[in-house]
Amino acid sequence: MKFLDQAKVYIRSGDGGAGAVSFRREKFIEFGGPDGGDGGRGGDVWAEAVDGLNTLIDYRYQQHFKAQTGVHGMGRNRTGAGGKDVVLKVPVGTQIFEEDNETVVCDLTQVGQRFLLAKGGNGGFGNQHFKTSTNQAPRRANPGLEGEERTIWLRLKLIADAGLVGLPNAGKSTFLATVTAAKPKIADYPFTTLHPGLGVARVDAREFVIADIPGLIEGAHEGVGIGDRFLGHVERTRVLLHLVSAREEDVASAYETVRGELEAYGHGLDEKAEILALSQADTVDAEALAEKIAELEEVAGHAPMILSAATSQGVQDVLRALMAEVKSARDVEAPPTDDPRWLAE
Ligand SMILES: Nc1nc2c(ncn2[C@@H]2O[C@H](COP(=O)(O)OP(=O)(O)OP(=O)(O)O)[C@@H](O)[C@H]2O)c(=O)[nH]1
Ligand SMILES: [Mg+2]
Repeated sequence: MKFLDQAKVYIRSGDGGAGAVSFRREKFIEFGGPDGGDGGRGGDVWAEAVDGLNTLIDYRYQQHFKAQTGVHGMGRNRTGAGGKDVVLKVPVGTQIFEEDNETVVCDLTQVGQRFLLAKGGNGGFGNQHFKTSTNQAPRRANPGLEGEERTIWLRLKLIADAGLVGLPNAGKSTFLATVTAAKPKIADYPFTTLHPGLGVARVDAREFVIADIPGLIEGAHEGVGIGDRFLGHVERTRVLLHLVSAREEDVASAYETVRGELEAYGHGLDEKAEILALSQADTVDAEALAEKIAELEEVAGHAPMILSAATSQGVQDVLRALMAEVKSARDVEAPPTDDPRWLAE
């Protein structure tokens, strides 16, 4: 299982535009003097942490990023336009390294943070700058400065935003497989999942990471079953999706068992936001479903969402509910720093 996502990219900031050599030429005006404008600045290359991204997959398809060259200066003292910047949009939590993949360039930890990776070259001076008392008609202008080029590594350590909990066979891995590209093992026996797995879900053009962990049973905190040692993987998530299968005879006690294990584990897991869903809803008839909904509502204090990975009933709604929790918990403030290459929006 890969918890790490990385990409090697080549970046180049824009060259500055060249200054112009030009002289004022108008009817009835003799010796109009130099009027060559300066070249425009080349575009910069920035990295920016944005919300709603969770992979570096885009950088597998595009590895070259070049900012635009500044426009050359022109006659009549016209300065060339600056080249357009290029912004590498990366998920929060992306670290950028030098070509050696060891030296840290920057660590983008909050939404909106921007870091200047390569500054565009300055534009060259036009010949108007070279006018002196002894040389009134300079035929000299500067070329623009070259942009910088470098190869960098982008590295992202995936941290799950949402964690799946429930008894064995509740359909946790099936849910992960339905909403992400992850391919966990799925089977109708308990403890199919032996190791946690991660997947990236996308809803309404936003992404978040879901962690699937082995099922919990009563006594997991004492080591029964696979135990609770994998709960650490969902400790840092923003929200838990608690699945209770409609196949359970007694959904209320299924719910309470898992809640009890979360409480026994501690570390704030029992205080985390929880989305409760009655899963595998397609396996029972309407009457039984209504009963189970009522039982769950009674024990949890609110109605569960209804989910079926088989018919995809409720899948989008559950994803949206999870996303809403993830979003509200995400920090959106960028910290001030002293390095001038940082630009907080
Ligand atoms: N009919 C139906 N079957 C489902 C649904 N979701 C899961 N299943 C089946 O239920 C069984 C258990 O699913 P898993 O996803 O492996 O359950 P799990 O919660 O990951 O189980 P553990 O890893 O053992 O804790 C499998 O046979 C799935 O095919 C569903 O929505 N409808
Ligand atoms: Mg599983």
